[in-house]
Amino acid sequence: MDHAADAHRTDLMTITRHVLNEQSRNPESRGDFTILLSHIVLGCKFVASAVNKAGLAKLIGLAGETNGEEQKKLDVLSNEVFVKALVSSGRTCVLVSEEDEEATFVDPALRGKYCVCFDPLDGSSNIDCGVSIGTIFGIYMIKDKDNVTLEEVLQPGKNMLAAGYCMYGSSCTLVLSTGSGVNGFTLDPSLGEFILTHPDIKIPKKGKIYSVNEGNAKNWDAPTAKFVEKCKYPKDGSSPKSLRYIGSMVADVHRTLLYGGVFLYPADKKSPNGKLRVLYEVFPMSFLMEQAGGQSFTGKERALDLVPTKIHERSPIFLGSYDDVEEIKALYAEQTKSGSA
Ligand code: FDP
Repeated sequence: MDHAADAHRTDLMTITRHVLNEQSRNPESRGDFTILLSHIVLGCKFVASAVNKAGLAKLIGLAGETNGEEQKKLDVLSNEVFVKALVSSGRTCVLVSEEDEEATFVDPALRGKYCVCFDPLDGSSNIDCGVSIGTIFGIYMIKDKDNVTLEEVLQPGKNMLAAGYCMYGSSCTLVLSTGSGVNGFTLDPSLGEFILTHPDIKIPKKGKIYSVNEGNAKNWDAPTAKFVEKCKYPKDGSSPKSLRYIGSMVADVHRTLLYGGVFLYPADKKSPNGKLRVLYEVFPMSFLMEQAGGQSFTGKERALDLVPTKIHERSPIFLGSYDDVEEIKALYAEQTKSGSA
């Protein structure tokens, strides 16, 4: 191998090059989306760097953060990073963040046509033990940026233009779909660039893994309980599925996307709407799953058909390999049939 040549791989597909290539296929594009995305990428790099320093900062303190001043909580810091990055892009008119109770309407002078819904640091209960966490985002177009209302933010997920997540783990990986497949990019820290490492991700049609918080089992509804029972004690001669649950949605969904299987956060007696939030958890992840050839279901309908009524609304969710989600849909259909019989 020619190592000298390998050290100068300037022909690598960076995320910027990838998005510009996609843009050039649309002659009407004015580059607004590319600019927005480059600001999101910058936000991800900032948060990746803060997450990397977090453990150390807590133990020994970092230069410039003395004076007994409290460390800013990482999720609060990440929110500030993304709000600033998005507003300064000049391409957004309204933002919905998991961290902010109300939607943020961007100053009219800085407005663009996009709405971004995001969770700046999802899985934050995992920060202190170094488990992977991530940022999730979904992007919509707003018809009239000067007269945007909250109602326009409450669109069904199928209207999304793009969605993605960035996982801060042993490596930093950004997974993105702009509506024509799913691509994964890994941050090369020496270049500060996300490089295309997982082109055209397709989820296996059927998987060998199920992923759920089984501690909630006593409160599950019948279809969820039946599905998990089938995963453990299959009656069709197949092998039982393995259980993997990190408890950090980005990491659990990332594994599901690459290895196949199903991730579920169902409704239960205590939480009839499940736990995960529609606008910045359920929708972006469902969009990615469908784009990768999988499915996403709420227990009642295709997740992307849901029309939220509140910005922080929750929904049960079952997403992953096509055939596995098909089985869950059949169990819910059976329940509906026997209930109405
Ligand atoms: P967290 O509470 O750590 O922020 O919605 C947040 C989330 O994590 C998801 O990332 C994760 O999938 C889920 O909650 C885990 O919930 P349980 O602890 O109830 O299993």
